[in-house]
Amino acid sequence: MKKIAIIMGSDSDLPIVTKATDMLKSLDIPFEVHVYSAHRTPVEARDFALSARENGFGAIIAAAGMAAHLAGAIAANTTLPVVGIPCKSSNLDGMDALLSTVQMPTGIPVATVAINGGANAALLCAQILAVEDKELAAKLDAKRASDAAKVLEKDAAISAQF
Ligand code: RP5
Repeated sequence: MKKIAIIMGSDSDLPIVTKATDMLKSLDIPFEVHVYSAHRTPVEARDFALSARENGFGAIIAAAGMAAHLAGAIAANTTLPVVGIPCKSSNLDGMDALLSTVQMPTGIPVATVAINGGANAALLCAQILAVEDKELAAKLDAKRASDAAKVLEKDAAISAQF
């Protein structure tokens, strides 16, 4: 199976990244985690993206806050799918990171999840790998069924109160 790379702009983004690592672990998907910044370590971020495909990665998650150019900078240097997580880390409630991550120019796409959406970033990468992996696709189907069953249990509990 291909690996997933998770890059964060700062170690202060780790609580959000942990939501992604927890999800990948639950699906038995191999991953690596690194701190590379589009602004503070641009050479390392570029070099990682340039060599990611030959290093066995199938998709890259990039998490950053504030003027969040990391996902776009990674996407500029690879044609692997890049999933951006805008992190809420400033006085603007994450809107700064959301717009910096999602508003990519034509030709260099970044699939942007919700502000602080670490779990969905991991699930989207899992779904990308599952296109060519029936075992992983079955795990994702099972997770959907289990999630739905939990909601139906809540429905039964709530409806019984009224
Ligand atoms: C961004 O600036 C990082 O991704 C982080 O979300 C934010 C703040 O970084 P630190 O000052 O905490 O290192 O580049």
